[in-house]
Amino acid sequence: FIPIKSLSSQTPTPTTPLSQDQLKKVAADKAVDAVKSGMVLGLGTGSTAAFAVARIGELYSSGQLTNIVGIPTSKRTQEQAASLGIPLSVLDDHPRIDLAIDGADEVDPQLNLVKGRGGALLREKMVEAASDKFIVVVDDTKLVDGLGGSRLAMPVEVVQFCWKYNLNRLQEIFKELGCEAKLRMEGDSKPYITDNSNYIVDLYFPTSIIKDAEAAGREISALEGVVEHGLFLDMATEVIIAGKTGVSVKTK
Ligand code: ABF
Repeated sequence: FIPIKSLSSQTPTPTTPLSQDQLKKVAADKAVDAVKSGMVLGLGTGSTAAFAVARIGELYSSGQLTNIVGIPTSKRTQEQAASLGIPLSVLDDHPRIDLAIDGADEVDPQLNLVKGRGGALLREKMVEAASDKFIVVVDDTKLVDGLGGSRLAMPVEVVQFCWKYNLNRLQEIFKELGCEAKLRMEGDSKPYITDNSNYIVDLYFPTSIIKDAEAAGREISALEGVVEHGLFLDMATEVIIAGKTGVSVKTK
């Protein structure tokens, strides 16, 4: 457990707790301490990962980091990193990544994750699976006792073709967990479309956690038409958690 004081110049006082954004930045900056010159980096997506990308950009433009290459996990991150002047490439050209840094929606005690509420789960999973080290950066609101514990969405990316058929099949698989499946929308009337031109079906478990996440992942992946799911099991090597009183680091 590391007190925030030793990690940040924005030292909190007991009367001025850090905001959630400040906590995200503390976790992200700490993760970027692991970035070294010459590395191929997986660049995550989401508001916490964006702080890490910003910090990498800062260190690169000031010459404190040299010869790095970033592999972005979404078009959004690609745009952010490009605007900061970070050299970018793709997995096809860099199939081994030294270090990926990304956020998460849920983190369980074994460091298994739910990811993809930001919609970038497929590219995130491909990049992070190809990474020697995967550091997850979160504030402490993301901690759960079991996956599904936040009661918020567990995303599944599906092809557009007959999406309703797959939505119904997903709901059926998890009916004993009281699963409700919903097509993710953008605004009122348009389905959300991923960077890979697919839809997302969000699974909600209002009354139960996902008891066997390994089995759940296998069952979801077995459906034709499912592209990827947001269960990231046994992938994180380290999780950096910023809370009101300090930062803790959990390692596999
Ligand atoms: C990405 O961004 C996603 O996998 C996850 O859905 C989301 C977390 O976003 P934030 O850091 O904004 O909470 O890491």
